[in-house]
Amino acid sequence: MNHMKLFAATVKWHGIKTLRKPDIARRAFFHGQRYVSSGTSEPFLSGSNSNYVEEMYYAWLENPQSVHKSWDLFFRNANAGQTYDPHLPDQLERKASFLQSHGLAQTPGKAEKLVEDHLAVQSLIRAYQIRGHHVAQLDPLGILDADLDSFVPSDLITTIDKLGFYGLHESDLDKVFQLPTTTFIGGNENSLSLREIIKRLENTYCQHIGLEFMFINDVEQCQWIRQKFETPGVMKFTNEEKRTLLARLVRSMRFEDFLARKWSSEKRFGLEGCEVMIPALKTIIDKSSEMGIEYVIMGMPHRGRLNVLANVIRKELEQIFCQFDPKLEAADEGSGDVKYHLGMYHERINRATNKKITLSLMANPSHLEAVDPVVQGKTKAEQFYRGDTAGKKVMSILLHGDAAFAGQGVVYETFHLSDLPSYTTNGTIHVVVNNQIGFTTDPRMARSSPYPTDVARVVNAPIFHVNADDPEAVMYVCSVAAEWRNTFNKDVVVDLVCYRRRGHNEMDEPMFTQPLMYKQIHKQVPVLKKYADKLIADGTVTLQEFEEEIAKYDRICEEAYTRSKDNKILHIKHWLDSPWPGFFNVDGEPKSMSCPPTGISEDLLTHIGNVASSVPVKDFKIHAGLSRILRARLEMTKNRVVDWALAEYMAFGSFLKEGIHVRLSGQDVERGTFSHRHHVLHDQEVDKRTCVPMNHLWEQQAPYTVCNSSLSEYGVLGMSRGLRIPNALVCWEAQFGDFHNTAQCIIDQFISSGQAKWVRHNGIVLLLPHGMEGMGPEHSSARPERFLQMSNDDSDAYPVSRFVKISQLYECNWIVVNCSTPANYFHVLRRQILLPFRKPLIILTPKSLLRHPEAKSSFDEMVSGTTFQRVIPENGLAAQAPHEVKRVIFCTGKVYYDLVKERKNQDLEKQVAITRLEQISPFPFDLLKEELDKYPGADLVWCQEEHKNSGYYDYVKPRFRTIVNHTRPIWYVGREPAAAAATGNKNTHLVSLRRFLDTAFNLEAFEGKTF
Ligand SMILES: Cc1ncc(C[n+]2csc(CCOP(=O)(O)OP(=O)(O)O)c2C)c(N)n1
Ligand SMILES: [Mg+2]
Repeated sequence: MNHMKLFAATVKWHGIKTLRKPDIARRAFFHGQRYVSSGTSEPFLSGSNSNYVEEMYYAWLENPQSVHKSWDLFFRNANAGQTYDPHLPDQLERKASFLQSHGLAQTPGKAEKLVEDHLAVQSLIRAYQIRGHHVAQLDPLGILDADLDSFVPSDLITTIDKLGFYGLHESDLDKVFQLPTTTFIGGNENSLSLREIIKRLENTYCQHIGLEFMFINDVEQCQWIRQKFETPGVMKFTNEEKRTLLARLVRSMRFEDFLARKWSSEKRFGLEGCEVMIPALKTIIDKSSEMGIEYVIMGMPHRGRLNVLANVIRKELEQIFCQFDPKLEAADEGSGDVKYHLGMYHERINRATNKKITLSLMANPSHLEAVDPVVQGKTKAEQFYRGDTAGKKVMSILLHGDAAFAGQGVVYETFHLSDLPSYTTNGTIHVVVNNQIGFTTDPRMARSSPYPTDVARVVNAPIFHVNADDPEAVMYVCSVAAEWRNTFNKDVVVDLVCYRRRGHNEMDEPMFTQPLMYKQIHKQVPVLKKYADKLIADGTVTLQEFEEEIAKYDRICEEAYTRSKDNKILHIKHWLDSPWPGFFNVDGEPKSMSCPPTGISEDLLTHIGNVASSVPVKDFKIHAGLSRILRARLEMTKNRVVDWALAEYMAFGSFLKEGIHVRLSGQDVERGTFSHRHHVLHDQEVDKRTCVPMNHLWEQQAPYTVCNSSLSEYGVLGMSRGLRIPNALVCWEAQFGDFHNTAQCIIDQFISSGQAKWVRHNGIVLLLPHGMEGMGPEHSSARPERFLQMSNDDSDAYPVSRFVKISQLYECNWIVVNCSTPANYFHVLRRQILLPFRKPLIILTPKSLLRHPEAKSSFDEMVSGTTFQRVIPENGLAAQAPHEVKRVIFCTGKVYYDLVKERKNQDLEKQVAITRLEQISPFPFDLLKEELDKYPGADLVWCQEEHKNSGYYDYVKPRFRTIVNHTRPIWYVGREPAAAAATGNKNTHLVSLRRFLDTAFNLEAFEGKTF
């Protein structure tokens, strides 16, 4: 929008009156009163009146009620960027009475006009600061408005008649006005003519940069941004900087050209139309490195990813090029991933700063934005292990597409982690490749917000929109973004408004759906040519130098291409985003293939039990109810038994002694949804005073982090998955197991399949409260069937390895357990770290069992030498005379206790054996075979409390049949198939329980039935 030109053409020149000399103090931020008027040189307010207004303004800022209502209204309008309309009768009336009462009545018309003009100019400045971005020239194509709307705010001075909006006239244009402290457009001047004020505001706010920041509710931060962009002459680049920028653009553009030439029909999601993204990222990294950053962790979608790998991370080109060879054989285990999903890790010297920098691009799935919280997790982990609590050494950069940034809810969830004490990564720089299209969908159909970036406003992140065809503006914005992050440690967004030169991918025809846009795109001169022409014209480079730069990079690509043909084998291991040196051997294999016993010494158990029962801080008053809980814990410790909560305490505490960090995150995990955990004690008398006894176990211990999360599953589980460190136990607990499905993408794309796709081990623990307890369709089932269905162990293959126990674990994609005793829960947590490799662990955790009197374990089951039991065989009367046993019931989890009780009631302890499956997947074929062989005459029953189409039946049935070689049936006992996970009717729940318990112990139930 070229409205400034229009404006200049309509306005006549008036001489500028000079005001008083610059008062540097005025440039400082608001702190008390600071206007000092010389009085006599004031052209439009008498000195005393001017002072008076200013003083009132500052008084108003402190307390709006301290000034007269009419001024309050003025200042409020001015501050809200609204306009004072002097013609409104009530305002006029009130102003007049105010002036009269303050001795200004002798020249009311003149004085009033002067005050109004002064305030009007302030309003005008504010209007540009708030709304200038709406008219900034952001679209390189010049056909769309980045804010979806071609509306020009009525308070921006686009034509001369708009001055009337403020009660100003053409004749005021050359009057000189004092500048408020909320602007830096004056540079060293503290007053400017109205004409110059408008011109400078236009320059700052309405050219190629659109600034959205006035919603930030921190004056210091707003001032900082205004100073960075408003100060005259800030956007100056040296010739050297311009040449570097040109060279980086050459690389960005020629890389895409090279791929297009060599593999014209291959998908690569090229960056054409936003080539400036490469120098933009490099500028952010250079500037951050200059300010002390040593490690940058990046997450990004498909668009331009290969280019980032090549020119930002600096992956060897031949490694990228060889990926295009369809005959390339995979050397690693696993199923691998397409080239534009793989990650990368690289340590190198930053050329701009000569400092060491590590860059990591995280592998990610197609699921747009899913990687965002994962990147935050990795960043948090790196900051944690470097002791970088303030984020001065490690930072994250997230890249986004415009459609995905606006559309995907996980973006919002991730933003909401950004300022939470246990989740913050101290500021992320977001870069949006806003090519104004998502696949075939126009922005007006893709979002309801003006910009794709509006989501960032919720956390007060400034948003810098910039026309991507102005590389210098982009570099400036990126440099400020990096400084912002370093100064305030808060998120910031750079919105690169660009275009997509080709279709969504290289095979797509965009003219089908965006004909007019693409007509324009076909005419669009590439940014490299535009910028090179500019630099050649102003003598910064010669045509010859430019051509040589191109030839040089083309040669590099050609040579790498030749070398790439020698690569016949692909090693996904070469694409790791975070290697674990020291954990695996040099070949990336586990250092051993055994797992030591998971028990710990009695002394250790006692010590942890005692601390878990205490308040290890002086003068700390806890709730009486909690005192009772702690006393019960002490009693249990004395009696050498544990319940669920204490068993968990023992496992976590034991790791801390060994220097293993434990992190437990999720909704309300500190107390525990079921009020059983109480890992954080709250002083009943001092607000916010808390104590975490687990952090008082030993003088020297690893820290324990337990943190209530925001009410998010996708974001928080994603972040937990990102905290992928070999020697840390990272647990995420769902409030109730079924809520995990709002994080399904993280489970499917990262946890279940992460290792197969990206050869990365991950030891995350998911704690999913599960159990049918009459609580209704929700709050009941953690949907174990889904985890089991995604388990990769073969139902038809009986494992033959001698080391089946460990090899099964090594080969599986995750472990699914449902423990029936606290001791086994303790052991499975311990095994998680003692294993020589890492696998995700899904634990179906109990609810009522947390307080079940039978669900207790003795220290004897946890002391040194004891270990996790994959199967807990029947060990009662039935086991003593197995040949007389009529039925073996196999089950898992809580239903065991119902079955045992019922068996006793029916006096069937000799006839019916009950064996518990604790590790469901990988399926303990070997141990179950022993059980089956032991009871040759018994019929075999799988009993579960879940409905037939959920729970475990579909998983265990074929595996049992593999064990018995299809010679014996495995009968089902449990609830009927159902659409909802559980009934909402308590009575129906109890009736169905009764019914399946009856069947379980009806020894004739399956007589005569075939299978
Ligand atoms: C969660 C998810 N939904 C749908 C898709 C399919 N998809 C791939 S790219 C794309 C368009 C993305 O548009 P944008 O975010 O603007 O990025 P651009 O391709 O324009 O760079 C879509 C819908 C996906 N990858 N992920
Ligand atoms: Mg897009």
